[in-house]
Amino acid sequence: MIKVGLIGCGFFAVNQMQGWADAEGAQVTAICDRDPDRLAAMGARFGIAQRFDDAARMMREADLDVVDIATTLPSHRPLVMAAAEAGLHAICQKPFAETLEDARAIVAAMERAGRVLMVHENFRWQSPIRAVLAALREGAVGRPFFGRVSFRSGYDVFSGQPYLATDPRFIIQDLGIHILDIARALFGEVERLSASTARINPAIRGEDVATILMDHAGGVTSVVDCSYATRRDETFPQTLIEIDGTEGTLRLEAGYRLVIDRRGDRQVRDVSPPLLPWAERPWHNIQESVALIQQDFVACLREGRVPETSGRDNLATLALVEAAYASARDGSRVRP
Ligand code: NAD
Ligand code: 89V
Repeated sequence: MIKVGLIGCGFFAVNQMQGWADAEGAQVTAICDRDPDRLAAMGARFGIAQRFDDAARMMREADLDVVDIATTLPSHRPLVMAAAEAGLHAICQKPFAETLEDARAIVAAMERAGRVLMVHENFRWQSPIRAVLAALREGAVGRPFFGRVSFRSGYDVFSGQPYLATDPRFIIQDLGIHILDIARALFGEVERLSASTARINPAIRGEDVATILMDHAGGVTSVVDCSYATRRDETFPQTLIEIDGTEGTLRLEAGYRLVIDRRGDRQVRDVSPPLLPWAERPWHNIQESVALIQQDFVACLREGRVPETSGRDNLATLALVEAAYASARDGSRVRP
């Protein structure tokens, strides 16, 4: 049994605790938070007796194999570095570092320690996204030449995650990072990118709209567009996808409808994610992907396999985030 210590008992960590409870071959045996109320509430809810207010102490004293870092961004570098020093595998929430330099240092430290680092980049693990990836890889539309990966919503994310309203960076760093990662998973690495951003909601500090145009090395041109200022029939938290290829087109439409047109034939499938017993709409899509990515992390450790969203892999997603901010700031076209 792989013993997991979870750090950060906040808003999102509950999903991670539920995911670990579902996972075969792993178990949370210790938890940590600096906030005593959050620590006590999580401990009581999941029956975890080993509780720590200091992560370094938990890593020293709790007999762990893995730390699951569910804290917010500023603590990620010191916590993963401490895991490397303690000889523990780590799964760290996105964005896994504040700068690319920090991210490279984290990856190097974990590689030197010979330990596995997975970034909890779960959106590409959503079952509707897996269905699109599978169709694309099976050649459903031939060779893709255009893609659009879109997330537009008016959902109030600030009540659950108040830091999203006050951080200087918002939508690209928090949500766009997922959508850029899906574009990488679908179309491969990016050679050039340009981005525009806007702040529509005057009550927040960062940008809440971003439109990013990318040239992929394999020949696809893609558009990643994200908004938290879009008022319409609410689709949160669905990512919608359009792909045009030499043999046909694919659309992942609102309501998890997958439509593939190929040489005059139309195939329509419902690719809705299951509603896990502990999940609630509309978050169930994200919640299922948490369970799936954590189960895959366990399989990677067991099989000695490098995770799809390893720290090293995720450097390329983080580079897209940085390039998008640089492009939006300077009005330039950037090589990530
Ligand atoms: P949160 O502020 O609600 O919770 C973070 C918790 O970590 C707090 O309880 C805080 O006290 C604790 N903490 C911070 N630093 C600590 C340290 N050094 N030692 C011990 N405890 C510490 O944040 P959240 O909304 O749960 O977000 C956490 C992370 O999850 C963020 O990186 C966020 O981007 C990410 N997130 C990911 C998804 C997803 O789908 N992948 C969704 C939501 C949030
Ligand atoms: O997935 C996330 O990182 C979340 C949300 C979907 C609300 O943007 O912060």
